[in-house]
Amino acid sequence: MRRFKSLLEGVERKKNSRIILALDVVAENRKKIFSRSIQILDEVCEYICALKINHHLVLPLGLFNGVKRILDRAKDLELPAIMDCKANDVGSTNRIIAENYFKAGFDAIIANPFVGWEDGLQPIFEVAEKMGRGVILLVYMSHRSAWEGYGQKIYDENTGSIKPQYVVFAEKALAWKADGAIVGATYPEKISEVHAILGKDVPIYSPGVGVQGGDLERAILAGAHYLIIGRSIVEVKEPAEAARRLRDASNKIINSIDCGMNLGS
Ligand code: NUP
Repeated sequence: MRRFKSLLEGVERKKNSRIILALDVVAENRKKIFSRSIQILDEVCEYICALKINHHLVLPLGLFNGVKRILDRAKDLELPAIMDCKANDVGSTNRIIAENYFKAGFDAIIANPFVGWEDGLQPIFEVAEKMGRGVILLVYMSHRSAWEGYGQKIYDENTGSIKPQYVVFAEKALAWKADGAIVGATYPEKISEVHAILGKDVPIYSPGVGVQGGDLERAILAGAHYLIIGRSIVEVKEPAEAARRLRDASNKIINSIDCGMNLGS
């Protein structure tokens, strides 16, 4: 059984935070990348519900002798960890990618639905199921040229219908029982559209707030559940203060939505 969704919901409740830290540390050498990563994690742990690691750490530090030590620290802090590898290969290779990241201690990985199911992402979902981990799918990325791939129109030969690629990916996220769907905070209108498809079954993870130009409030009001935030926390003078402010700002918006619903407005 995949437990990631409920694991994260539990931490979210306990920490009263929907902020996921993108621990994208850049420094002049491996020693500094490692020590700065641990330092930031320790400083901001109170204000976040999970961390997400990317190639910024895995490439210089390596997986089992480097990043694993950061994951061990995250485990001590009771923070789930997501690997942002955007797995995107043939099934046999995808299986190895998933097994290694899960063995190192990651609780979920991000994968790209462009490769399809059979001999594509199916092995990743199988490994996740077996090891009790999660799979989060890219549905509409946050960068400027996302429309070139995620926004293209898809013609379905069986039904004759034409749909945007991201709508098809959102439908796949539901059908494949993904633990989450990534939609960029830079495209709140896409978040709304995807949220209408996914409802509460598949939570939306939204990167792009801050440096990429996405707006926290618009993303949450559109239906983003988790906010993935990197440089606005990692690259400022006081990461803890930045994380606290982002958590408080997001909670204020979430509470205003809840109050509005309670009042029936
Ligand atoms: O669509 C995506 N946009 C995006 O920025 C999917 C992602 N996984 N990311 C990642 O989220 C990106 O690689 C980085 O690790 C993080 C956002 O960081 P920042 O723009 O807040 O610094």
